[in-house]
Amino acid sequence: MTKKIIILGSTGSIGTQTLEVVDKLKDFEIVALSGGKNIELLKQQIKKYNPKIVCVQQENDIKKIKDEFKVETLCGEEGLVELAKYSNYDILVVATSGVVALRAVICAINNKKTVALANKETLVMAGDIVMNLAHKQGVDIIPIDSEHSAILQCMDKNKEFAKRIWITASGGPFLNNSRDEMKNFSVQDALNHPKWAMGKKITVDCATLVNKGLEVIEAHHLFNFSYDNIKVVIHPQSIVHSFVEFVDGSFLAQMGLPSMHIPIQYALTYPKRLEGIKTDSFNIYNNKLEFLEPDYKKFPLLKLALDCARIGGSAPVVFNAINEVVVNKFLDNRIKFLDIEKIISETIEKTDFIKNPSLDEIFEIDKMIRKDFV
Ligand code: MN3
Repeated sequence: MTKKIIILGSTGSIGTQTLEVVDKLKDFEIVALSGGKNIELLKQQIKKYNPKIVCVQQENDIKKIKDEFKVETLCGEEGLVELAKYSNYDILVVATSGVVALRAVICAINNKKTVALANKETLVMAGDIVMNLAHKQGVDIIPIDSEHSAILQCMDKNKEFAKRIWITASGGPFLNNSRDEMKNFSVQDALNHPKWAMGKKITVDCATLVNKGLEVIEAHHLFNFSYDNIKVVIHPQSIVHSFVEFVDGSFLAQMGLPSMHIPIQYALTYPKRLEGIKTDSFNIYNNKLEFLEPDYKKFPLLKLALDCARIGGSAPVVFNAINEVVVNKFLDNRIKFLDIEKIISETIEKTDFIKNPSLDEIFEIDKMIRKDFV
């Protein structure tokens, strides 16, 4: 049976790779696409995949689509929500960055649709709300991120025997630099990721190790593990994408060359595996794989992210929002690399804490933090 897919964020890095995966799979159909600012690419995608509905980010782009295609066209956050409410699809792929897709994810869950999630903010900001709702509705939230996909693949039918999760981190471009050297690192240095080609914001998050902190929060929600039982391990080769440790002392790892095609495809075909897209296979001979303890003194933002995670409530919401604002400032060359951690910790210290924020409060906090730091 053909599986019908909606992609939110089809013109971004994960969105385009999802379409590459779909190209190689039989029995998958794109029913709707939402794109960002890259309208030319969105047009090419409409031409190729002939979706029933398209959503654009900005209102003045509606006309650009309507002029060329006879397709139902929606716009903005409301448009994403409308897509999620649509009845005739199976999987919502959430590949947008930022907070814009959160309401759409909630609608998809209420609509009893499977959610394949590449967006970090959804679970970092509203993990309790989203996962409680997913359990209530009996909906699968399937991670697309390589680490969480690895955990899902290792855990699968053995979840009750799993004891700890070990999330691997490449360590980013500054793994072997001193704090002193980090002071003068430029945007270009931070964007020079040794293993993965990704968007700019997430690449800076890898350099500060914030990305790993956010991924621990996601793992906590996705797999319902306490923070005591989720560990971070530095693995510079990025071959092991994460481990699950079991009660009998066994570790299972999912391995492969760093490629997002595999976790994307697994999310679409779960729980099956298909041949689909051909990725280079990992040459198992003559490899040295290292596993190191993270240096929390050198990367204090990893520690701070994990502290916010344990506090819970509004703390991860504040952390996530201020991090995004400050990283964008760094990318604009308005602050230095080590200012990122300074501004984030100052902001967290002076922001009021809410224990169980509602969805509206989460949006409110997010907006307030961003407004104060334009
Ligand atoms: Mn990741």
